[in-house]
Amino acid sequence: MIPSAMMTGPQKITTPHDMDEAAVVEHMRHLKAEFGKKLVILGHHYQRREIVELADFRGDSLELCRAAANQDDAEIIIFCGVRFMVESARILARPRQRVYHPNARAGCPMADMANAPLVEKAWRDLEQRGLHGSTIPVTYMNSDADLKAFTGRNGGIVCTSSNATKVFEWAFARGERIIFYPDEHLGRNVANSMGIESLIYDPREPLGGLTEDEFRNAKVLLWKGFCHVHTHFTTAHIDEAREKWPDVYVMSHPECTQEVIGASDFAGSTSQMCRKVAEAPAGATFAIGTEINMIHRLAFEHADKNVHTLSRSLCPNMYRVNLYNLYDTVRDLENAPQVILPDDVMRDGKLALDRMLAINL
Ligand code: CIZ
Ligand code: SF4
Repeated sequence: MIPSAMMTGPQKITTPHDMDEAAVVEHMRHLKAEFGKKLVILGHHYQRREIVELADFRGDSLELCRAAANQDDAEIIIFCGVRFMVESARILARPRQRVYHPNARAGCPMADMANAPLVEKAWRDLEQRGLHGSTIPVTYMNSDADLKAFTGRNGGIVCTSSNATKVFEWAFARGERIIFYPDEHLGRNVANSMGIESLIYDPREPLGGLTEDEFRNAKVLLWKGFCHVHTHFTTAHIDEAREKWPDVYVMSHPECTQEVIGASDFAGSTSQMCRKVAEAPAGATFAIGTEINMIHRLAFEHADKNVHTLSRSLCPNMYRVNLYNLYDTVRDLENAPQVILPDDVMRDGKLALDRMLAINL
């Protein structure tokens, strides 16, 4: 599909990948010192350790967007993550700040499972039945900028995995039903935790594959979409972990299935899971169901604790950002992929993001 962001200029300088990593890190540190506060590098929790170590801020997508927008002196923001994160940073950053993505090919297959034309079709199903006025569209942060813009234009809001419950409460204070996209699992897990029934809306089927009555009475319509990195985890992985480490504390990300969430001791966002590990006493044992790079880093940084993965699951798109394309971006900004969004996408996408930010999170 066509990404909503426009990328400018191909990257002209390409560092050979056989160049010594330590040398690239050294060059990067020099360049960062030269730029000073003008340059801010953001590293998502799912990035490789060497990237996170070079970043000025690490965090989840929302924390990083906020960090970027709050840097008075920053002129150049480089977001090491996937496209929807970089687009969100573009929307929330100040107009004079330039936002770059070290690898424009790093997208998110789950975000691609919904797009504005497909969701508009679902919205027409609601309109034809006079239900759109009482429906609040809610989009996960993990979505294209133009889908955030559609959501903003139609009175809707963005959520992340750390604030989805509060966002659902906000939506139910304003409407009778939610249509949530693109991750069925996050939507279902949040609805379950609130004791609200949810139904799958499959965009490939007429009326989402629902009967007329089901569609009209649904409280939460869940877009049929998923993150393969998180649906990889099963309850068998959890059973194995509990057998191997009887004192283990199992944590899973809410993009996992409801069965995995039900069998875990804790479900939470990346930052919430990082905090749990940081606050635990020495000797504590964790088995975590999320992207492997974050788990490896937690194990490395908390060597006095036992941090394991439930099963190895890597996000290949997050992995597309590496030391070499980060270095190429910093040393050749003129030709690096800068994210530029159309004005209406910026304006309406910001509406949906600002509604989320206005909730006291
Ligand atoms: O919002 C984020 O950064 C993602 C993708 C996950 C999380 O749980 O923080
Ligand atoms: Fe997308 Fe899943 Fe990768 Fe996150 S971990 S970027 S949701 S595919």
